[in-house]
Amino acid sequence: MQLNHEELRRAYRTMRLIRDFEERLHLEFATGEIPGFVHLYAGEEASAVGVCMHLTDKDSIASTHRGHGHCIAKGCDTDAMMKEIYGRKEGLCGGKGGSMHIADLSKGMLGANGIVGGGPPLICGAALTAKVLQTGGVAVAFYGDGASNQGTTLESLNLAKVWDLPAIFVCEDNGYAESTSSSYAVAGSQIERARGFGIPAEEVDGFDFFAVHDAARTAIERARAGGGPSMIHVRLSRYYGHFEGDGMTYRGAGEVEALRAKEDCLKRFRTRVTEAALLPAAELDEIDRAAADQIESAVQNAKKAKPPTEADLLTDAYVAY
Ligand SMILES: Cc1ncc(C[n+]2csc(CCOP(=O)(O)OP(=O)(O)O)c2C)c(N)n1
Repeated sequence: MQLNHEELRRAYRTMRLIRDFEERLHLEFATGEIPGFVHLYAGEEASAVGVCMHLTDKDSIASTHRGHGHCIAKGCDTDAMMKEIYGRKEGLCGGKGGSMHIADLSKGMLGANGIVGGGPPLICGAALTAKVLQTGGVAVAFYGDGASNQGTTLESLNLAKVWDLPAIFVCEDNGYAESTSSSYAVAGSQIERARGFGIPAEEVDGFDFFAVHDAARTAIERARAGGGPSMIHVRLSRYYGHFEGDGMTYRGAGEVEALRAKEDCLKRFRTRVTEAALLPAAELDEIDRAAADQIESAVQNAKKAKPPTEADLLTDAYVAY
C-alpha cells in the first residue's frame, strides 16, 4: 500500500460522500420532488474513487447513466450536482441536464451519459487531444458490462490500440444490464476481449478499494509513459435497482440484503485501515459526520434553489469553442 495518511482520508471521505449522496437520493426521489430518471451507484464506490484518485483536472473521464459516483470522485461540487439533479438554475449544467447529463469540463468530467456505450468514443477524442498536444493527460471511460457489448465500445478499444492512445477502459461489471444478468447478456470474457485487441487487461475485486487503486495505478502510469491503452474489469454489484422505482423482480428474494451484509467497500476499507493502525476509528467517524452534514446541506440548498426561467430555455443550445 502506497497511500499516505491524507490520501487514505481522502479515499474514505470520497467513498463516504458518494454513498451518502446516493442513499439520500434514494429517499428524496421517492417524494416525487426530483424530475427525470435516477440510477444509483451505491455499492460501486471503490471503482470510481480507486481510479480517480490517480487523476488531476487535466485528465478526462467519461461516465455513464449511473454517473454520480464518477462526478464526485472527479471533484465535482456536491451542492451544484444536487441542484442539477433537482433541475435548479444553479445546478452544474444550469438545471437542464439532470442526473444523466451532469458534466464539469473544468474538472475533466466530460459528462454522465444516457447513451449506453457513449463514453468510450468520447475518451478516444480526449486521449487523442492529450497525445497530440502532449499535455501528459490521460482519459478514462467508465462503462457497464452491458455497454461492453456495444459496437462503440469495441471500436474504441480498437482505435485506442491502433493509435496507441493514453486511454483507460474501466468496465464496471455489476452483473446486470437493466434486468438481464450479464451471464446471458455478455458473450465471452472481458479480459480476453481486450487482449484480443492487444490491450493489457486485468480483473479486480470492485469491493476492494486497494485492489482497484493498484490496478488503476499500473494502467494510468502505463498510459502517461506512452505505453498506450489498458482495460480494467471491475467486478462489483449495485445496492439498488437499475433505476429508482425498479421493482427488481429479476433479483432473488434477499439478494440485495445478503450482498450488503457480505460486500461493502466502505466496511472493508474501515477494517483494513483500523486493523493496520493506519487511521483510527475516531477519525473515520468524524469523516462520516462531516459527509452527512455536507449532503444534508446540499439537499436543503437544492430544495430552496430556483428552477431555470423561461428566458433560460434557449440559452446553452449551442456551444462555441
Ligand atoms: C444505446 C442505448 N441502448 C439502450 C439503452 C437503454 N439502457 C439504459 S441502461 C441499459 C443497461 C446498461 O447496462 P450496463 O452497461 O451494464 O450498466 P449498468 O446499468 O449495469 O450500470 C440499457 C440497455 C440506452 N440508454 N442506450
